[in-house]
Amino acid sequence: MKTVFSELHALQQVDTEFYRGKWVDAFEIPRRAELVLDAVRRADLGPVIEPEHFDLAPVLAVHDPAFVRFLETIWDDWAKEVGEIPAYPNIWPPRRTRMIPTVRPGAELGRYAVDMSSPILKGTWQAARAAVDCALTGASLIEAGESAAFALCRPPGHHAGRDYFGGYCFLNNAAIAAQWFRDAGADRVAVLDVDYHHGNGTQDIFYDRGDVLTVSIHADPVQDYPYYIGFADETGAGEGLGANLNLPLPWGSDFVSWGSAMDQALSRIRAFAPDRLVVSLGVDAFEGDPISRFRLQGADFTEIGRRIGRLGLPTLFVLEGGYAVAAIGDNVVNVLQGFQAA
Ligand code: SP5
Ligand code: ZN
Repeated sequence: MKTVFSELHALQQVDTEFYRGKWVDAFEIPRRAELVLDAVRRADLGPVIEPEHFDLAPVLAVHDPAFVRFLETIWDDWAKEVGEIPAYPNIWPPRRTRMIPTVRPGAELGRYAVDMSSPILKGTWQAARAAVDCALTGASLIEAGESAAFALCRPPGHHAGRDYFGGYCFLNNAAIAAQWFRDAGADRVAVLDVDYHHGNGTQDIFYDRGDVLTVSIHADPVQDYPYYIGFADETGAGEGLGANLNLPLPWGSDFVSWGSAMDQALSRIRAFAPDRLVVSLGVDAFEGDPISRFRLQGADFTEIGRRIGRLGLPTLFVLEGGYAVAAIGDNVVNVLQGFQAA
């Protein structure tokens, strides 16, 4: 299987993140992508290729145009007013606020950010666009007949919604690829999100759609990020009713419970009979992950890949989270090799 990777990911780089009232060492760091790339090369998984550059149309097919314009322009506005330092929100519109246009960068940041984990830097837009290019290049490989591809995306995407960013995510790489498959002629597309955190952005984007099934296995939002969304009773709306499946699990879950949640996820996907599968591949359910509280082992990731492979679907893997730098590469490669051995 081919891996699509762009060096431009490194433009998104911060040393610290704000957590529980303190600045702590950042978890979402460029080294993550480098280590995954190393592991892909070491495992001889297949060629590593550069992405093609896509125009904004596939991004605008899932994201709000004003939000996209904001991501593209906010750095310049912020830098002019505040200086060349990372742009963070420090105010948010409360409930029942009219969404009238805002002008000042601080107001714009609060309007579109859901948290403080994703500062906008000089190169954020370029890095986020490159990640989208990786996902879309992977999708086009599959459209051209490959049975699978790996988009080594960074920054990740699954917490980015129609018109919001956060959770280290700016543009929703997996959702953009899923929509691109639809526009390329797939009747039904499924997105399976195995990241430790609920794929809230992906759910948001497809919630009222019956043509894209979204399934996520994740930490119970009562206990963990993103807290306000990801509950089992969120099943979709309108034409999308029944096309969103959330499988929240408690802290401490190991592969016994995670694996049976996965079996439920897989039978829903089989019943949906999609033409294409997008996997939001976070490996932060790993026991050694520093920000997560599940207990998956390295070998469990091989089994995850094997089970996905048994679906027999053209599959695009899109990298999401995973912060145990010593193991992230092996865990990702285990999934991909398990898939290929299925
Ligand atoms: C893509 C992805 O995995 N995003 C995750 C966003 C999680 N944001 C909350 C991070 C909380 C950090 N917790 C630190 C715990 C240290 N013991
Ligand atoms: Zn995550």
